[in-house]
Amino acid sequence: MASKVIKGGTIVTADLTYDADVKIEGGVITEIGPNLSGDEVLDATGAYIMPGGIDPHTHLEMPFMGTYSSDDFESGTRAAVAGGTTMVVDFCLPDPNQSLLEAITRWDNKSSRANCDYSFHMAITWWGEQVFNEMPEVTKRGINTFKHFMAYKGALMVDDDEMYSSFKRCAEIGALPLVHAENGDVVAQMQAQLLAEGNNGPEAHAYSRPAAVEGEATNRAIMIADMAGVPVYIVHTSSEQAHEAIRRARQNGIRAYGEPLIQHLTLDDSEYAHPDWDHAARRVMSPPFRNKKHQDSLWAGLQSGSLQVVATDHCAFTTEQKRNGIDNFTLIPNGTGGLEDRMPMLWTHGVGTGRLTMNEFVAVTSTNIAKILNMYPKKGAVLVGADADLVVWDPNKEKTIVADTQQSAIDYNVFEGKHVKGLPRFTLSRGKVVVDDGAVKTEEGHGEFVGREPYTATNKALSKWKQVTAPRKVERTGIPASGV
Ligand code: DUC
Ligand code: ZN
Ligand code: ZN
Ligand code: ZN
Repeated sequence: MASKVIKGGTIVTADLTYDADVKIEGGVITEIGPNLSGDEVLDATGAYIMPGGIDPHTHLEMPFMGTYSSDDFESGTRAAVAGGTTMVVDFCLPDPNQSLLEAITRWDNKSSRANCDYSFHMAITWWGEQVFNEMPEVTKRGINTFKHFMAYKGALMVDDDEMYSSFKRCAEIGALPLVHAENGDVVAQMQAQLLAEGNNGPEAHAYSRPAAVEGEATNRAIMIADMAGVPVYIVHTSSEQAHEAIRRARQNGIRAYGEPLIQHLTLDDSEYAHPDWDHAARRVMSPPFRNKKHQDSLWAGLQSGSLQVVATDHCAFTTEQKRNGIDNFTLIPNGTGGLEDRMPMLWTHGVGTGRLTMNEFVAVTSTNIAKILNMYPKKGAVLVGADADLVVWDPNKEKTIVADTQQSAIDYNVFEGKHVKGLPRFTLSRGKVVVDDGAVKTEEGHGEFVGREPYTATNKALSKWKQVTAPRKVERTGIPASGV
């Protein structure tokens, strides 16, 4: 079996930084140490050898708001590896009343073109006996995370009753619920009111989804998870209020996780005030970009550990698709891209500024994600036996982000013009070199599905552990006389 050795670099993991070579055979790491040799040598001199990035939140070729997101599993995973990400976790989205298992078949077909490994979350887009019954079968297929939308009223939204039922089911079957936390009822009314007042531009999208709306829903999701006795993962945490809810919950012993996006960390709401309609509309996503105060809070959360992971919510629409909402901001497809840029942007604005250590960078882009999504150390690790999903990161390689040279299928980039320092020299997907000295060399269909086991003992909210005995009915002796 042909072997590869990555030589001369410094290994950076979530907890260690040290000089060593890495040997790869059959797609896995077989040796780590000094002076290794192999059939093929990749020169990592002056570079860091890190676990490849894992993006826990993407929407590839997803039917949404009357169209399909424009990056599919081929272009999306090509963008991913170009930026040092070697795995994506995509949302399998059943149509209304569609069987969850049928939806998995659709996602299996689409993902057969992936250039790197991938896994799925299942979205609970409707509720009923069939969904309840199919959930254990979904976990048997290696999908043990279930997403709930508290927004998108009339489309994807589930109400509290449905969410509590689904969370209880997750607790029973060892699954982790994920939540898009925005109060969808309030958003829907605010959208209608803004339109009625003549506010139809993309800036009104942000007005219709203030931070307080996210904060309330985050608190509610956490309360419901705690009552159901299950941990909870809040996707695209974008505001101080949402972060505060997660922070407080964690302090009380609740396993609540928060996921800022690279877009929210580095782009702010002034983008919606841009005079060019296309510029503003291209940045319409939910939750919307926020101001500096919220950005500082998200960075603080990553530093202190109260927020654990950085994602993209990659959901790319072309300018043409965005123009569907030219007269009405509520018809602009929600979503932005970021798969190729997450790692370089976070390195530049996190490690490059001293806000994050290199080890924290690895934790929030890879290792924490692998642990929370229950696939560590197969993924997210530089350890013997782990998959050789690796990035050889050159801290001195720089570029200016421009849409013209990106892998994504869309015609713009929300980070256009941003300068990044720190880029992949090599990216390896299960040992296959997919970025070679900066050049992308993917093989369509190389990516494999990564099944994840259900959670076991730790799948309990702390409040349920505290409740040692079941609540007992109080026996009373006297019955009060009526009318007293
Ligand atoms: N937000 C977006 O911006 N796009 C996809 C779905 C979502 O919640
Ligand atoms: Zn969402
Ligand atoms: Zn999303
Ligand atoms: Zn292959």
